[in-house]
Amino acid sequence: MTYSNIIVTTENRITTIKINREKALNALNEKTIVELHDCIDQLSQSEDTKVVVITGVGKKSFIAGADITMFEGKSPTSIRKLILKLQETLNKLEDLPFPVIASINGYCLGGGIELAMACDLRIASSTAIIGQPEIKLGLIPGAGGTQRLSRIVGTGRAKEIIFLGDNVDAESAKSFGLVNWVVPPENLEEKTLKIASRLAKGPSFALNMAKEVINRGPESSLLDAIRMEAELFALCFAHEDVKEGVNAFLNKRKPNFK
Ligand code: DAK
Repeated sequence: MTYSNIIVTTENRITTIKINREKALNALNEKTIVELHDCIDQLSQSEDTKVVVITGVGKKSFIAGADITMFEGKSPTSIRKLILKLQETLNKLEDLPFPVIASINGYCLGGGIELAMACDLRIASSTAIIGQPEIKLGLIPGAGGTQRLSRIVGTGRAKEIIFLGDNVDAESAKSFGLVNWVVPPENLEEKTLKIASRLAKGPSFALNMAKEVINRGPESSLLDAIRMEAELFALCFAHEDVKEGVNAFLNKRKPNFK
């Protein structure tokens, strides 16, 4: 599939996806959702990618939510089909077997923060504006927001954000754990690349295992989840990265993971 609403590039094993609808503040329309779905599908089978970065084109917006024009005149049946497609896309994004970073370069609203929450790490420009304004449209979040937001910030804060629909600035978002880092806008690209490069040089198998157990854990009891941790810890010993990591430590050198 050729893409026009997203731009995908890979360099040094870091794949960057840029949402490319600057005039509409990178709002997610149907075509963008289909392109993202296809791209994430391809990435799930990629041998070359070790880290994915998602950001928006331009300086003003990451993703200003769903493209509101697509809601006009829609029946519950057609909107259901579309929202399930977006949910499936975000579930696939969350399940990619390597780290995914949202580099939040401005407005990050509705479907935008929902996409960012399906990523593993979030780096925000200090000018970013984050929120779930769906309630102001007479809607509720539909692309995972009610669940992922509650799990990240707790139900009390999630209810505040979703019930009132008010925007949150980047520093506040950081204070309740919704973003990991806040940097001046001119440093966002550099900071994102720094974190992405570090992860790309990391032990990819262990990163995959850590992601798997962190993501799956909350679906199980504590005992089951820490048992899963033990199994995946043991499985890491099937990979040569452990030998390299341990040997590097014992020989006081930097590890060179495969
Ligand atoms: N949809 C469509 N166009 C949008 C847009 C959006 N979400 N956000 C901005 N634009 C367009 C504006 O209409 C304007 O277009 P022109 O008039 O120039 O043609 C252009 O982008 C620039 O926007 P503004 O002139 O409004 O710029 P300002 O700086 O004054 O304001 C703003 C920026 C972000 C505060 C404002 O644009 C705004 O409030 N935007 C809407 C935010 C919002 O409510 N987003 C939707 C939340 S609901 C689903 C998928 C996802 C979801 C649900 C279902 N399915 C697949 C079924 C998620 C739902 C949501 O995200």
